[in-house]
Amino acid sequence: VCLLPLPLLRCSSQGPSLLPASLVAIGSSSWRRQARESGSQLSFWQGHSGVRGGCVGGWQVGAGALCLWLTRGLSPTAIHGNPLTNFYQLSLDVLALCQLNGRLSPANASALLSPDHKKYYLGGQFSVDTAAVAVLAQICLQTRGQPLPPKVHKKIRQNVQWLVDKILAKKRRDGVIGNIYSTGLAMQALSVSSSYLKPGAWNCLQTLHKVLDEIPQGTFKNPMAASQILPSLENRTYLDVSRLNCSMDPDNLPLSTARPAPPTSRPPSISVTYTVADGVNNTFNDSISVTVPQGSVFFKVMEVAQDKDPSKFSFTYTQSSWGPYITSVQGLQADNNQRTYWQLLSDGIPLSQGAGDYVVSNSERLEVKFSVY
Ligand code: B12
Repeated sequence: VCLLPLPLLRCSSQGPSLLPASLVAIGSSSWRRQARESGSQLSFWQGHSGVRGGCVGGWQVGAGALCLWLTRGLSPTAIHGNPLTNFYQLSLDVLALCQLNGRLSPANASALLSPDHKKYYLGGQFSVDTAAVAVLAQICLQTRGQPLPPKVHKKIRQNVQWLVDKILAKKRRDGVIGNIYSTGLAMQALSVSSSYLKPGAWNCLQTLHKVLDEIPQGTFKNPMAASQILPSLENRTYLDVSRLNCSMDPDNLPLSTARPAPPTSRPPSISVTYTVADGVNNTFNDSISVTVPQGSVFFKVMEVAQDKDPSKFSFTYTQSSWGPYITSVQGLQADNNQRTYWQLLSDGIPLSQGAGDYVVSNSERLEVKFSVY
């Protein structure tokens, strides 16, 4: 993440800026080290997803399938016979190509990102994250300098209005939009689409205060979570990426290098109930009581259960940018083509963190459930 000179927040004119202290808090040295290692979301969509260069000079680079679709109007599901992964990724790709001035057809891009239940809902829930990136991508198309044909301009306006209204409908009383991890992307989307907002429709400062309150509680300790929240705290959005000059970043934030002291005594143990269930075909539903040290994460519970009874609790995972992503339990594999995944729940409620981050509590009823999204 390119840390620029301290920001004036887009919504800071409505109140005092609380930013410097909190930025220092979020930018602890360990976080910055991890963020560099894992790659920030900002650099990720230019580099990691392989779209650097985009459709410029053909479609030979990384996002070839998307470029082909955008430039020739193929169906996104027809490529290699498989559906492309999800609309969050397609929106990121459109955004990257637009930012890099790649050759892409705004008409096809706006058709691709048009309102549709299948595109913007995951497991029956409206995905604020996906909608926010789709807004950023389409505002980029609208503002990148080349005049759009009136029909395309109108289509994009309609798309963005629908998305903005849906995002606003997910605004909670405490200022969070969707959940705390979609709030940063939603802030970016709403801040670039002010002409689509009715006066008073969004209290930016309230949302900002909520985010700032969460930082000291460690909510954004995960480097991806930090990288997604940071642009809004810096008065930036992903639309600014091509204008950033990272070599001008003095990289001189006063960061603490102190590491937490190792515990002197062993933490007390806690017990949780852990269930693995096939919620799609109902072929199994197995529970076990597991004891772990206080402060353990969900993943630790899964490991202990696997050691105790591998025939029922064996699992596999892949390392993703957000941490370990659970891919199979008891040999039953999640499959993107079937839209199946292993959902994490606590007391029947889906978690908003992954197995590597979620800290479990005594007596909690944890579950990993095979589900459709
Ligand atoms: C699409 C998506 C999904 C899809 C992924 C499958 C697919 N093919 O599309 C589904 C619906 C299955 C899913 C599941 C989950 N997700 Co999800 N997901 C997203 C979303 C909208 C986009 C991810 C993406 O495509 N990124 C772009 C690609 C290029 O990057 P990538 O790193 O290669 O993406 C892969 C991984 O991110 C992985 N993945 C997706 N979600 C999660 C969550 C965790 C914790 C991990 C480790 C990996 C992971 O699948 C992606 C596609 O292959 C993000 C939104 C966001 N703001 O990032 C949320 C998001 C990452 N997911 C989130 C969560 C919480 C989950 C679940 C833990 C929910 C649950 N209660 O079960 C599960 C994961 C459980 C597990 N098995 O380990 C949170 C993570 C927050 C956090 N602090 O950890 C996010 C930020 C949404 C949110 N605002 O709450 N997710």
